[in-house]
Amino acid sequence: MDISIVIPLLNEEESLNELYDWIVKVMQSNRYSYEILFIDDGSTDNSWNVIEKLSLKDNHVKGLRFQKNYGKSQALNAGFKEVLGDVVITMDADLQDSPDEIPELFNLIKKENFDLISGWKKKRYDSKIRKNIPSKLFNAAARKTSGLKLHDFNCGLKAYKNTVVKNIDVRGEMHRYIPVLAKNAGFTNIDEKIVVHQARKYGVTKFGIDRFINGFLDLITIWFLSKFGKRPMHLFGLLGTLMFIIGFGFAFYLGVDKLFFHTTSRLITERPEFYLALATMIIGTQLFLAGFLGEIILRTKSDTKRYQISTKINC
Ligand SMILES: Nc1nc2c(ncn2[C@@H]2O[C@H](COP(=O)(O)OP(=O)(O)OP(=O)(O)O)[C@@H](O)[C@H]2O)c(=O)[nH]1
Ligand SMILES: [Mg+2]
Repeated sequence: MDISIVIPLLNEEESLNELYDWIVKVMQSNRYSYEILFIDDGSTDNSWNVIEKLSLKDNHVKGLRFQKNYGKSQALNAGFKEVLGDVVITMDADLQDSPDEIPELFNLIKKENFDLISGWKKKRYDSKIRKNIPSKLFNAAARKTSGLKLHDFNCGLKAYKNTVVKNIDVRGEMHRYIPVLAKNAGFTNIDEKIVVHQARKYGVTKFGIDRFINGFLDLITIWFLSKFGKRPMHLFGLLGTLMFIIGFGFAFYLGVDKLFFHTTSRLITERPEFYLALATMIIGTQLFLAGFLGEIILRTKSDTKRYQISTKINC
């Protein structure tokens, strides 16, 4: 199979038929073999009925329905597990991404052998203050920490080589950083392509202002995970040992001074060095323990199920 289209969605009933028709038109005119996988993430509108109807008339259409809303990352992860196509293309369900981009994305992956091509909504059609400016800041921070030269990490329209999606684990709200996850998994041939972006035609936006707060926290997590995720002891153990040595140094100095030199008549507990010694030794031990516990958790963790699929069509 040439292409798998993966479409995570939440309450997008008005857009689905139009999106489906458009994708099929592109697929047929290019003679691709394909599948379209809709992941309904606990929609409360008619989205699932629409998907069921589409699947009845066309067996290229596949569907996954979550028991409740687990988030876009979980939906993508579930979709990635199912896909069969050599090239996997994700897109938003709200008609803001154009299926006309598919052939070029396909060629970049298939012919030019890229691992991942991320869409870049160079010209955006949404609110400047609420979206454009925060998004610029956010992308700059992501570029700095990840070393990837992308302008638009969070674009819903992306194309992947099949092996890439099978080797990454998208969880939490990490869908904003899939290129970073791919890079950390060893796929470095990553680039971007300018794509057209359209104003939302139906429905309402699904992400509020908390996207930016959570986004930045996730960025720190991902930076940490990529550097120390598999070896927490190397960070916490080092910091803990350093703190402990500093504390021990102060305590040693106080003891020697008291016993042999008597430079002051003050009690040890009246000297600031005493409190520094106390605090740094305690913090040092705590940090060391944090690293140690992290290592134990890493070694014993079992992969518990993070989402529940209630219905499958054609999968
Ligand atoms: N699976 C899943 N998909 C979601 C969720 N929230 C949003 N989506 C889908 O993700 C895509 C992007 O969400 P949008 O609300 O359009 O976000 P946006 O494009 O940044 O915002 P707008 O410009 O206002 O449309 C759409 O296809 C949504 O249906 C969710 O919780 N789970
Ligand atoms: Mg949108």
